[in-house]
Amino acid sequence: MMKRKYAVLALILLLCCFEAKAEDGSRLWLRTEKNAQQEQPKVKMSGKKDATLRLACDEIHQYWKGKSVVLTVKKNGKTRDGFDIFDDSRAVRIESASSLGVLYGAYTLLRMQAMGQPIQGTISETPCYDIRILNHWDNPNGTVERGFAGRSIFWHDALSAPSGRTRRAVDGVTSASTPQDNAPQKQDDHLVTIWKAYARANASIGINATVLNNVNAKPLMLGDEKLQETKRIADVLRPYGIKVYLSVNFASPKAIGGLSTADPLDPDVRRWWKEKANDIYRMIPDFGGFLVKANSEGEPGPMDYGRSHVDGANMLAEALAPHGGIVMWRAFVYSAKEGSDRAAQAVEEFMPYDGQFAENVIIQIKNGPVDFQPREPISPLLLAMKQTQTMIEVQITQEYLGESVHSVFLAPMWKECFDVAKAPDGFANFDKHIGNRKTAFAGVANIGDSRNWCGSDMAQANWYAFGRLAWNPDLSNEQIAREFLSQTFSTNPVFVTEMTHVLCQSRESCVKYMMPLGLHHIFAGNHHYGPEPWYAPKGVRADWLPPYYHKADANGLGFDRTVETGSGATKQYPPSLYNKYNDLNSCPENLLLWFHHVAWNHRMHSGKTLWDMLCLTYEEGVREAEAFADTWRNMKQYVDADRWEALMKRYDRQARDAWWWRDACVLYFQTFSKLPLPDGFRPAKFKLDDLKRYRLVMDNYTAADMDKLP
Ligand code: GCW
Repeated sequence: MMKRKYAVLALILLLCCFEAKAEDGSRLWLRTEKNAQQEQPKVKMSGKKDATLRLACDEIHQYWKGKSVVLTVKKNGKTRDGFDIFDDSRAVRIESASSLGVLYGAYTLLRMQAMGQPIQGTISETPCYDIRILNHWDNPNGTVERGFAGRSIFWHDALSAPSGRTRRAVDGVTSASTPQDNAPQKQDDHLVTIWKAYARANASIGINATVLNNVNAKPLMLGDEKLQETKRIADVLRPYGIKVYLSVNFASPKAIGGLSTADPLDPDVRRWWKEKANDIYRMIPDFGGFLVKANSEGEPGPMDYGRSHVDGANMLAEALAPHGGIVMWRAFVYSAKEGSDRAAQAVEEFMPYDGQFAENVIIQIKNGPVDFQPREPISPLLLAMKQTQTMIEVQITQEYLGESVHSVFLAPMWKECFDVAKAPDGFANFDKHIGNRKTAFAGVANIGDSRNWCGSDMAQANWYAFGRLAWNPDLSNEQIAREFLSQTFSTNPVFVTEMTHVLCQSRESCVKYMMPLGLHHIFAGNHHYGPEPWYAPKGVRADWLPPYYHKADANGLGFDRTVETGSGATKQYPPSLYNKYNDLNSCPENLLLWFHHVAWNHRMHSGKTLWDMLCLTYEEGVREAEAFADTWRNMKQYVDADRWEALMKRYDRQARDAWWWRDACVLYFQTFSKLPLPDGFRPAKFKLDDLKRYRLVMDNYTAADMDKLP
């Protein structure tokens, strides 16, 4: 009897321990256990002991499980956030010209430890981009545009004040309090804990800047209350080397400044911005600057007053310049009314101003010419601007790649853009300095207040990959995937090898089951999750509708952008790419329908017709998505139960969605091609009419809604 009692007790104890070890994804890739007090290594600091150097010291104390470490800030150390790490047999040494460089070195050392890598020779690194910046599309009321991971970690209205939902077991930062009750002080402390954990995660992968609010910016962001909040956030982020920026609404002088205009050439308006900048810098001396979406999708801008992008950007630049701030002016513009080919509009609008932007203006350009589609060619503007500092904006949040349900690793997509940018006759300067200007790389964040930050545990890989690529764009997809998987889940070699393969293949598979061969923007009308290539209600502007992009008809499929018979957008590329893209025979097949309207019976390189190839590529995508689910099913033994299960559900849903996409698109396009389905194409699971009737109405639909899908 007694024995049984002990056995039960032991079991309960065991369960408790297990419970304590249960993973909720909140620790991201930073899962090394803390050292017990007596096991902490010796750490020596030399150089000015600022908050950042002390942080580096803390990190090593708490997590490094090896010999003594010496952290040195010295004049002739690596500059520009770089560092050296070497082992001189007495101690591991991390050296840099700045304490931030030392902190990055410390995180690198800890990453190597987590991956079981020895220190061989000197590890010497300097980041590629000066500004490695997240763009949060967070609104002041706490919602997140295109966010699939809950609400904002920065902003909240009275109703959405941080609740249990935001409570996280945050490791690595000292929790100021546990938010058991709703006392405002406790809530504030809790927010600080989250911001610290956020800053630490970013610093661990080299991110050094963040825009705290949506590019669709509310004027009230520049009001006192929000600026106070911005200051509080900036104070927490500063020791981790992260500068804050704000998105600004161009009409702010009118909306909150009491002026009758926001005309950038009006002296009162110019004065208003200068004073605003002075106020901000009084509160936040290292404030980064402004991000601006102007005259795009209904946002106000200089054109409202008959002025240009140059007038608008340079006015803001002038206000920020005395403080060292910069303006990131977005080139995501297309005419307010239907105009020329949407893919061509950024070049048409910006090229006339090349060379006219102020020193502290960077033109922020999306990686592709339309809008973060699963596959786009590089934006021609990135290759065209000769005398303007440009920067690439990618989307980490998966607005168009399965939100937080599909596991799609985006590093391969971003690297594809970097690779094409190497066209010998292009002028790509997003990674080169024009004069003293800064280089930058921006990613639209996928972070919210869900426990695992990103909605899905695997979506964390994209946050991780963004930071690593902003640091070093030459890292391979495999290397990044391996690093992420072994730190975040398990170092077991079978797990890492199998899942690295899955991750690295996942983006291509997603393209295959959603929009192969250069198809784009054939998403549903009310959301960007599922397919609706037929969506064309009356009264909606054509370039917001799928048929504008796929142009299916009895003859064939695809958007003719050639010079001879189409929109001529191919001409915007440098000759080496123009020659390739404009010619049906030399155009890469994975972009074929982006640049050409192709006959259904056109022979592809494989000898198959376009129609057969289209069907079989969709089929291949589905099979690959199914294989991902199978692989993950087999990974159960390597991953904790909670995260395994949550992802299993998602992988199964992803495979089902792949069928949904395949059937919707192929059956719909068949109504034009009137051709039979090729051998090897499995019978459809869905009926076209049923899918056409189906309406997914949730906008930011989440995993909780997965069962409501077809
Ligand atoms: O991708 C589209 C999104 C919008 C977004 C816009 C932009 C913030 O659908 O939600 O608005 O691009 O990048 O400005």
